[in-house]
Amino acid sequence: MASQHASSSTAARADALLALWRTMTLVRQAELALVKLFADSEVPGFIHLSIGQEAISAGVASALLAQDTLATNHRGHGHVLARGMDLHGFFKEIMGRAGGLCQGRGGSMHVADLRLGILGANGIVGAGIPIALGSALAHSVRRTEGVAVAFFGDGAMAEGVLHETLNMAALWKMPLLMVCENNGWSEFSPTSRQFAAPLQALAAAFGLAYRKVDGNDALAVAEAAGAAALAARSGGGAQVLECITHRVRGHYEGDPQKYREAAELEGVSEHDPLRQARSALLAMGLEEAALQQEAAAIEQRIEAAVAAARADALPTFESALADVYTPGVQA
Ligand SMILES: Cc1ncc(C[n+]2csc(CCOP(=O)(O)OP(=O)(O)O)c2C)c(N)n1
Repeated sequence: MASQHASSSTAARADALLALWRTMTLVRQAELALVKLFADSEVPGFIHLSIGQEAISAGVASALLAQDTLATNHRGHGHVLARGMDLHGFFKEIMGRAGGLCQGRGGSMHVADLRLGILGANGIVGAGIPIALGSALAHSVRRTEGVAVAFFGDGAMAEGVLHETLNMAALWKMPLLMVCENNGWSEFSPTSRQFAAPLQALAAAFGLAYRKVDGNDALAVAEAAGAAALAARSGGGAQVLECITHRVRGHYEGDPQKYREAAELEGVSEHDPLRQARSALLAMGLEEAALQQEAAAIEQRIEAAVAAARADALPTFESALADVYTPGVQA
């Protein structure tokens, strides 16, 4: 009986990890497609890639329910894709096309989809955090049993809004999940030089539950996010989840990273979340060929989305300006 239980729980872990691997592969392949598109000047503006941080997107998304909401930051492609954003709408948006989810007006740093509870990416460091708090308040007032997630980098720990949000969330016992992706960098500076206190101490100062997890281990993130989301959903108040990870690429795509030591950059691939998940899946008995087939199918979906984006029109001048001002308000 005991060994039967052990094998069924091993199978459940393999299923869970396979689902996370699929999500991570989708995010990785989508961003690798963006690397090429950006190099070929097919993407307007800046893009910030989350390559190497996919386990956090996949793990947190796996803990969310349909009614949940999320606000993200400038490095948010993984968060929105893991939440289930339509691939065609995503690529069209990032490539500035009329058929994009925000009619091509948002781009990489402002992509949103309210149907999925995606309240938006945000180019202002920390600005998504109070938006998620507002959404948590809405969940609480409307009794949706939903949780609002705020994704932020360790660079946001220097922002006042983070501290204000922790205070209000604690006072009002908000169903808020604060997810910090701690990759050690804030643009071109190590964050260790920017903060007087670690996130754990900040959470403790406000009496909030805190968890720390290896952000490159998708199952560990999923477990920790699952426990935190459940606690927030069932009246436990705001939860802080710190995911330790690595920023593989530059701050923005094209950043030559002259400020980083070669040894640090060489070491990051050892912790690659996809590589780790793949080895674990093979050790659990999955076939290499099956994984390759799935990855190829994902790549085809992405190629189709990119082709559709290329074929889509650019917004007209009039449509680009629509909704800039609220109707009826004179400038
Ligand atoms: C309020 C504000 N200050 C500064 C900037 C410039 N800036 C853009 S991204 C960034 C660093 C962000 O670091 P982090 O939040 O850790 O995210 P990461 O890029 O590491 O994922 C900074 C300082 C900004 N966009 N907004």
